Amino acid sequence: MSNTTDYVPPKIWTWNKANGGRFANINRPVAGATHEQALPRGKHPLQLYSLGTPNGVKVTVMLEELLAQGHSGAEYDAWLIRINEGQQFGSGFVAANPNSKIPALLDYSNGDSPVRVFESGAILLYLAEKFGTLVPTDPALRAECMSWLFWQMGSAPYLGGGFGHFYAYAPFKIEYAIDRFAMEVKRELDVLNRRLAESRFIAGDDYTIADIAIWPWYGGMAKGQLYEGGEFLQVQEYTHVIRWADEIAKRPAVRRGRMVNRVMGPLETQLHERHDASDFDTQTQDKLQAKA
Ligand SMILES: N[C@@H](CCC(=O)N[C@@H](CS)C(=O)NCC(=O)O)C(=O)O
Repeated sequence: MSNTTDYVPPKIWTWNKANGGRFANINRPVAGATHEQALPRGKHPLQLYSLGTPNGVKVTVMLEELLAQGHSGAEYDAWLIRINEGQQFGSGFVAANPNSKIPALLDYSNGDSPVRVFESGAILLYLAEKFGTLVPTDPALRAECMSWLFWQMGSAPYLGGGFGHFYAYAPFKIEYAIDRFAMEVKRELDVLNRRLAESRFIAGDDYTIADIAIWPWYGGMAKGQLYEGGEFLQVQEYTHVIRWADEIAKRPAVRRGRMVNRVMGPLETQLHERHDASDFDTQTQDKLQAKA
């Protein structure tokens, strides 16, 4: 194994602001707001503050699924939070999520004092319970759904913060770290592959919030869309995950949800803010730039 560093930890850790990793400019060892910045508020009860990353996409897919089912109370305004510019440290955002990470949801359904919800898994569950859908009511099926939902919340940091960070974002490659997290991500993909060999969806026969939570991370990884790590991890081996990921990707609500707050990729797939269902036809970046 190549030994890339002679680093010996000092007695007391201190903050090296110039550590060079991607996102080093937004990482810091303290919480709280860095500046005053109120959050905008639109016309709908549900106000989402997010970005089209895998964690953000979970919520916009959920909201689009609810609307597709006819829940008009799920109409929402989606505002863009540019995390690489530090907008998650504005005072308004920190009040919505003291952890300063997208996504954050404010629900004004009961008036001007909103319910705040942060952590994508908590938001999915909050919405599923509010609208009474996409989460099973049968206790055994519900337990299965919850187990996979929480599995995702615990597992994805190994994929993103572990594998993704050390394989794609760290300023230099550390074999030990890449090896450690590549092994763990392959194990996680195998967990899903075995489950999806026996079940159409993650929690059983029905599509649930467990699928919505897992798909952006592990569906994306199995399709080679994350960190350019598909060949490295030989993701084509996970045939059942790929079958499931392809089925979910075809859902109209998923196609719409993945466009919201997206700031990368072809301009026609980027809908930076969403305030109305018609925005998908009129407000994508290709159309806005053509008008400008
Ligand atoms: N466990 C959280 C993770 C959220 C998260 O990591 N969000 C990232 C983007 S995907 C973020 O906002 N990062 C900004 C930062 O770390 O300052 C969730 O599922 O909501």
